[in-house]
Amino acid sequence: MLVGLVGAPNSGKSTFFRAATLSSAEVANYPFTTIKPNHAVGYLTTECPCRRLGVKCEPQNSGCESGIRMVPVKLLDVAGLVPDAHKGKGMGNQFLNDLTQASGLIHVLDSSGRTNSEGKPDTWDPAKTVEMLEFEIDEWLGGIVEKSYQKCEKTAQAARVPVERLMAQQLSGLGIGESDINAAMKEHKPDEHGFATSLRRASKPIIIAANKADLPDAQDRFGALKGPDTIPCSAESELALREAERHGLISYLPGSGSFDIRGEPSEKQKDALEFIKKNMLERYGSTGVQACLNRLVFEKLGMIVVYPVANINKLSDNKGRVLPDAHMVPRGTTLKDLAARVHTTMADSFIGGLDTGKKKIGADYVLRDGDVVEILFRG
Ligand SMILES: Nc1nc2c(ncn2[C@@H]2O[C@H](COP(=O)(O)OP(=O)(O)OP(=O)(O)O)[C@@H](O)[C@H]2O)c(=O)[nH]1
Ligand SMILES: [Mg+2]
Repeated sequence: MLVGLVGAPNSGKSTFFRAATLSSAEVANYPFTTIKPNHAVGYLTTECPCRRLGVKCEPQNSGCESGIRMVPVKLLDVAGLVPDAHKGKGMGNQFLNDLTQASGLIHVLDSSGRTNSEGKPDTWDPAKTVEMLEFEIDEWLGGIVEKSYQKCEKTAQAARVPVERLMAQQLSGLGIGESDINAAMKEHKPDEHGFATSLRRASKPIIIAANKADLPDAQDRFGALKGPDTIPCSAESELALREAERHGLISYLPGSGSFDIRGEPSEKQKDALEFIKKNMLERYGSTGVQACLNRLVFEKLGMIVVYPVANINKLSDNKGRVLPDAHMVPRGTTLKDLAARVHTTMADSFIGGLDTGKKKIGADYVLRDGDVVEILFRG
């Protein structure tokens, strides 16, 4: 799973990326600081079953802090997109191509209105940047879809196969599947204007991180941006909190609405922490960074987290490690689908499973978020 961070230059993408991954990426107050994409691993947070089941877990492929499981997710920080990016302005075509592997996008938006859609200082309506970004992605995608349709249409007719199947084969490199194409076709024909927009909505859902929400101008403007997919955010605040935690000054769980001072911060550090508390945590409930990641992956992309174990009595793997692995799977995944993911070579010997109540579950059992299951194999 790869999440792409997109937005106009200077909006705070690299700051968001650093906050979410604590990796290094250059941050500066001018456009096009980032040219080459940055890759690093961040975490999604979800309730770990260890609390509910009253056990101490020993995560192997993830982490657990205070009953919160941290599930890894790859993040990609790319260069800023400007108006006419799809025509190549500001190397926009190349930057858009960097996003092809992403399953979903977080649009990091300067919601303070202090920079415009080119990342330059201005007094600006951030809603216009949202329009710009969606337009640029749609035009870029539209160009690719048009070429693909022209290539596939005749072949599909001659070979009597559905055109969407051929297009899906061609577009699979863009992370677009047949189900995405089918969903878009319900709204538009592939040669209609509007098809790319439908396809983008189906294949690359976007959450808007209304960033720089710590600034007073943003607080005035947020009302106008409000929407189900918009989350007030302060990447800079999250970065400061995670750095303070790393240096032992505070205890803070990513995504939480509070922190405790445990070290001895200087007066300046205390003021900065107080500012974050007052302007972000108390006002919005969190800095928004973790909320953007979780909302995109768990709600927009419909993923759930399940915990396969080798021994349901001990809730452990073969080495006795309790709740070792968190697997992220799409909602609707069955026990048999999971078996195939866990043991790619053993799917044929799959016979069923057991839940935490030691009850037998069958191949068609549809997994629920937080399920712990033992998969049973023959032999
Ligand atoms: N007040 C405030 N400033 C922020 C926030 N996030 C980023 N900034 C500032 O915005 C400026 C740009 O940040 P970057 O992270 O470099 O932005 P970017 O989107 O990666 O920029 P490009 O790589 O040039 O496209 C820097 O001066 C940051 O310190 C925030 O949450 N609040
Ligand atoms: Mg950057």
